[in-house]
Amino acid sequence: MRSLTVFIILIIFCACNAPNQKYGTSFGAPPANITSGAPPANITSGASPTGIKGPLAYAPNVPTAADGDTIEVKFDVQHKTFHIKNDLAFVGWMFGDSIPGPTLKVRVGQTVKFSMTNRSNDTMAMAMDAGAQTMQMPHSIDFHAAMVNPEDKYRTINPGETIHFSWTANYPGVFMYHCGTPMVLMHMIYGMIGMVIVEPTGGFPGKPDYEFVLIQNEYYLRKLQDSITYVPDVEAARLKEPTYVTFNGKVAQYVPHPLRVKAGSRVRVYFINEGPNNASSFHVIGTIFDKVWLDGNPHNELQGLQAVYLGPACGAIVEFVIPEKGRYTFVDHSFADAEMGAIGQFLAE
Ligand SMILES: [Cu+2]
Repeated sequence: MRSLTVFIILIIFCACNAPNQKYGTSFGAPPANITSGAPPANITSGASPTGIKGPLAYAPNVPTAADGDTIEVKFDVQHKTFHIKNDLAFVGWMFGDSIPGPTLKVRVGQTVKFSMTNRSNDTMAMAMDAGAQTMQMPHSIDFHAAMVNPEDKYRTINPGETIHFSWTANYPGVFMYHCGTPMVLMHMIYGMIGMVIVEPTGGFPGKPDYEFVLIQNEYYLRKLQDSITYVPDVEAARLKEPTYVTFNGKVAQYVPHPLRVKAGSRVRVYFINEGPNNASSFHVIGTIFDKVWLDGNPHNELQGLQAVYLGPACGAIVEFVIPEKGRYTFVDHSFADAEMGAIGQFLAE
């Protein structure tokens, strides 16, 4: 009986300590050096330099990473009229100057010395369209790429205040950022969303011919009575009934203005579904994703996918070859979303 007990304990011990036979011991393992936490955030008030700063670019452009162990990144939050198509504008709340906000690129191991000023007070006047509901508003930022105490770093700041904190990138991939001030749903449908790309040490494997950022989001809008102005509709957002769904903030913008590539070229798309509510099934008509890195981490590679299905706050880096000349329409293959604006084209010449 005693020897049987020892045998069973030995079996359990071996099972718990065996290397992962399917994936190998290092596959998907966390990076060697995880940096958790950072010094406390601090909040200042008074004048601060206007504008954004850092390795940033607006979608569909991909920013270039900066060298150095520490990089300085500065954001502004402003309230400003934003056209989501020619005849439809609303007063958005935005990081930087657009919806989505600027894409930030960092490298694994880099520390981001971040600051952000809430300018909703001094940009309010510019945003005062007839009848538009606009106001001074507290805001914050939540970086999914960071591992820090959210109660400290992601706290809400008042108009005129600047928050300063740092965080270190641990995992490669594509991550969202967004305003986390309650009601979060409201702040997100007003436009407070964006992407961080974290490059692995030594860069992402492979060298595509073209790279683009595509960020999907939903808009929930209603027209004000007797007005040409639209406002975000929180009730529609609670019901998950979008008015428009877009790539990079504007309805079907890459149909009249397609993303141009050469026939036979390899394309990499940094993709994220910012929601806030619905899933995305990203698909490019006429080709197949030969590489998909879920959440943008090369460890999470899938091959030969027709579409990549991503819930809110999920991303992927996808690569594919444009086989020959032509127009290659890309959609959220949940076709209601394509009808609502989540459609664009690559033009291969
Ligand atoms: Cu906000």
